[in-house]
Amino acid sequence: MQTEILSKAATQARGLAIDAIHACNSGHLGLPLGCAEIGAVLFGDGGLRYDPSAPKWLNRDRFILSGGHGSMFIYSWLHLAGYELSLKQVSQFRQLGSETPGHPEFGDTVGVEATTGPLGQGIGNAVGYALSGKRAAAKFNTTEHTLFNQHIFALHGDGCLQEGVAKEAIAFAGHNKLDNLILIYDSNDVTLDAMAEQTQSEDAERYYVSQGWDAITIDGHDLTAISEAIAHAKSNDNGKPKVIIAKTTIGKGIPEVEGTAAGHGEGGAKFAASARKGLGLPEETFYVSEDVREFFAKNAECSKVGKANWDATYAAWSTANPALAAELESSVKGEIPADLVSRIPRISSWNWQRHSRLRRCSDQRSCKRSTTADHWLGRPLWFNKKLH
Ligand SMILES: Cc1ncc(C[n+]2csc(CCOP(=O)(O)OP(=O)(O)O)c2C)c(N)n1
Ligand SMILES: [Mg+2]
Repeated sequence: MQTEILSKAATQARGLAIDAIHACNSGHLGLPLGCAEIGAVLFGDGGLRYDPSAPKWLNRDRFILSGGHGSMFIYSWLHLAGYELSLKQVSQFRQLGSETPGHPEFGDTVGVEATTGPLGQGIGNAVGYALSGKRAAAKFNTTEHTLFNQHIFALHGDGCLQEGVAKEAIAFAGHNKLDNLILIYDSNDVTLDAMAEQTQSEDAERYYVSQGWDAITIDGHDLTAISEAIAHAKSNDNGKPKVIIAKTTIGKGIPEVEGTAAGHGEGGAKFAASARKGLGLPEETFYVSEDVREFFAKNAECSKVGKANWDATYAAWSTANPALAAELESSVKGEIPADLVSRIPRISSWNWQRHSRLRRCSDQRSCKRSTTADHWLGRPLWFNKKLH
């Protein structure tokens, strides 16, 4: 592991967040500063499999920032990683029409996989991605060719764990053995304007384990520990989703507020100048050093090789399995069979004695739709055993 350059990149990511938030006098510094080492490992040490020149690569790992308020985290790292997100866009954070809106928006920023901001929803999105990854692998992988084996990552905070939607999704992931899912918990003991102990006291590690997950607690600023935890989570296909509980210091790098509730939000911006100095950053704002640029350029070249190998597998697979390939391509385009509607039973023609309950009608219609267009996943078909 190239600790020195990764650590330098983490410092510069902190600088980008400070400068962007200072420039618009709005935004949340706590998460990007507290999770900078996590970003360095995800984007610079092979944590995530991605190719910045092919952001829609089907078998890429997905990264979702469930704590969407910390959006400068993802913008800094996407920029450093070499995605088409320019420094100018980073410097226009939270400005009308920029590619760096206040919270991550799917479709507005390259590399953003899900719109987040409502706490907990990012975990729900990640579980959905993990399920569809499993479905795609089961349907399209063959004994000769592996097309799908990606991992789904989400970074969530204390607040996400307060949300019911996250709890339901976590239970679902454990029950359905989604071992391609890796959550990283930014466990900084602060939620916005108060210490977390004021509002929550569950033992996160034991909670996750009780839901059928593997859980590990690490120092979230220790690059080696983060790297090892991610590598272990990725290689351990044991039928359990994984959570890495990373103990971090919110707002790390701004001594006046770090580790306190004041580190969550805009308060930090007023200490921008002294924080930049303390971090050893030069006067130039939005600073990225040449060696960090070179490091990520090399990283991007390596990821191109991984993508090219996958392209070769895809070509061989589609030649060997033309019908499956046609189906996958149609799914990717979101195509719907022209006769879909006519294949769905009309409720008025049903035997109302047998199908009197609305839920049954819904089950039957979803079931028909799913068998007609497999990629339009209908819950009853796959999860309601009565219908199998
Ligand atoms: C469902 C929902 N409720 C409330 C908020 C407002 N909100 C934004 S951040 C935050 C606190 C989040 O705490 P945590 O996840 O620990 O983030 P940290 O303070 O550590 O950055 C709250 C309540 C929200 N974004 N979504
Ligand atoms: Mg927190």
